[in-house]
Amino acid sequence: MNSIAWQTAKEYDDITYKKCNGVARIAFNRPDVRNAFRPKTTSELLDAFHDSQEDTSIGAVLLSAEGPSSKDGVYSFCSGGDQKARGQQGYVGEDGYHRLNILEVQRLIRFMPKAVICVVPGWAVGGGHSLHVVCDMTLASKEHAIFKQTDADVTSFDGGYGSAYLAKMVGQKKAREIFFLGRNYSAQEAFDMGMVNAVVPHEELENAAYEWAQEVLAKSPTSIKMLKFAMNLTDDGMVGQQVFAGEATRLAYMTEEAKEGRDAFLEKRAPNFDKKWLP
Ligand code: S0N
Repeated sequence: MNSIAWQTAKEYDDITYKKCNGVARIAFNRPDVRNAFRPKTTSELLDAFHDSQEDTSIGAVLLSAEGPSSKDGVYSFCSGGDQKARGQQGYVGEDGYHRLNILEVQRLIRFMPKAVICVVPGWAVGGGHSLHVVCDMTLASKEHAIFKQTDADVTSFDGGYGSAYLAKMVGQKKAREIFFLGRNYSAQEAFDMGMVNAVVPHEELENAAYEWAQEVLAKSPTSIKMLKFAMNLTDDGMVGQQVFAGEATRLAYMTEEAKEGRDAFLEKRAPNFDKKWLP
């Protein structure tokens, strides 16, 4: 982390947001509650992810966490929804309204046309576990990462990507074990099940994630975007098709045919397409 010249992109209360050489780093910053998220946290995440998506200098995003906890030195990625902010109808924001906008964060990660790499320095629990599942790749601290699903302990369960997509990743039997038993899994166990890409010594974790991001940045941006959307498509139904097809339309806009179609309308004439029905 220290060797990377991160520049603060925007100040927030519950997260940090930095950028360096085409990489954005968004990190939970509530280590004393194991980086649990409240509505304010998710609003800030949405704002930062949206900025990363719109910033054309950014090609990859690291979702990470600050820490360790000042109370006991324990590292965490995220322990999910803040149970102290939970009311009768959901998680209560400072404005008194109940929100579940962590699912909006999940969708932004899932549909943003850039690679999102999850960096897990410690506990990844509940909704924090679900966030790691929805990211494109995950790197985990060899010494401190622990993966755990407590959703069924606290009746705050993710029936979407966090569970059903996890089952596609690790298999139905293992996903049911993770959710039904709520056990702890080490970084190596998570790697062996196929939900972690690499187990990295803790001190090297952030640098390794940055290096992975730099490798992605060396690739063709259109290819990364289309491949991500293609891999999402089969699991995302009509929305997956919409996202993928939108990019196909954008590519079609760049053809001579599209220019002719637009110009013919504006000039109030029939379009004169150069009829080449290519194979
Ligand atoms: C993370 C755990 C396992 C760590 O255990 P450890 O190391 O023994 O620490 P503790 O002493 O338990 O905790 C230290 C301090 O941190 C506070 N704290 C920890 N987690 C939370 C939390 N989630 N909310 C609020 N506070 C938390 C502790 O209270 C303690 O504070 P002090 O020192 O003051 O006592 C362990 O802490 C643990 O099990 N935590 C709870 C994990 C959990 O159950 N999370 C919620 C699970 N559900 C969700 O996240 C769903 C969220 C959601 O929004 C959703 C809803 C619908 C659909 C989808 C989703 C979705 O998942 O996205």
